Amino acid sequence: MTLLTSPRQAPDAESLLVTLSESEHRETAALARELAATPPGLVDDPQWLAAARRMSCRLPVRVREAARLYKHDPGRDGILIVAGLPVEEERLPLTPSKAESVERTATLPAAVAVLMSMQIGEIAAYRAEKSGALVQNVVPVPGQEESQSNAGSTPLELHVENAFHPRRPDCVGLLCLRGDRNTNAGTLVSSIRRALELLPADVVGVLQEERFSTAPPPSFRGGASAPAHAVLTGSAADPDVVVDFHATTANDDEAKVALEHLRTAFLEAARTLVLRPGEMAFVDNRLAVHGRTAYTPRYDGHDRWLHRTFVHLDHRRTRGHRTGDGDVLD
Ligand SMILES: O=C(O)CCC(=O)C(=O)O
Ligand SMILES: [Fe+2]
Repeated sequence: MTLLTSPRQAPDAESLLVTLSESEHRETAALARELAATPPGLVDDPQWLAAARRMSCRLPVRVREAARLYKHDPGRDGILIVAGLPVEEERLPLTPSKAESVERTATLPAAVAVLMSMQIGEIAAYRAEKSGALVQNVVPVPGQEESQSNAGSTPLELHVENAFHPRRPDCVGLLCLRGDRNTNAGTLVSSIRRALELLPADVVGVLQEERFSTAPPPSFRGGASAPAHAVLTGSAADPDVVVDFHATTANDDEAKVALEHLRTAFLEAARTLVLRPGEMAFVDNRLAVHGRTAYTPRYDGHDRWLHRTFVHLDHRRTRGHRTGDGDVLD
């Protein structure tokens, strides 16, 4: 595992990056195939998930080491990238194009996404979003080009995932199955650790006060807005951030100016990850926001396709919201 700058990253990028060697790739492919073949072959099945949890301990040691370091400290960017994962791009079916598409079958890429997520923490989903599926498809959907959701293809505003939700994910995982053929679609990631340095002290002060409101995203059915909240919480020197530049509104004029400052700082500090097949990025959802640049889908079955997972680092904290101790939050 290296702490390095790849040619596709900003020169001062500091992300945990693990590129699997050929033998690690083979080992991971064998493990994922074994999991994919484990009965009943369904991602959301408790027995299958129990097998996945155990088997995730057999991922290559460098991956487990990176996961351990990332959980201790997600770094300046809040990103962990594992590259060279098996997704068998040449054997993939056509990219789905239906709204709210999810992956319930234990395919090889779904098994990889779950194995990786299980090493970071506890995989989670929300019953009110994408039918509570643990592995979701991030694909462009015809007619939803302009939507501020992962089905759109116009610029997607920087956001904390499910910012309105009191039990939002701690990390978001994005595994690339098929890249954008024009490599225009970039996942933007920006951390408050970088953006904070660009903000005047008085702006930071306003962001620390409960002067903001956040509505649920379009993907969430029937969620209620969060009560007035601060955008920056916790340590003043190394805060957590809760904001969605599409869904968060300022409750007064001064707060509005502060929010605009924050957006500018995030954009200035943002990195663009153009994910390639077999690359999985984890974004720390407590100290980083993410979004997406615009791209042009053709809806011909060869558009960009990612699997998305959510991770909680403390399973127990959400117990009161998970029926039957499962992985789906009510
Ligand atoms: O398409 C992307 O790169 C990210 C989309 C997104 O924000 C999400 O799926 O949560
Ligand atoms: Fe997102």
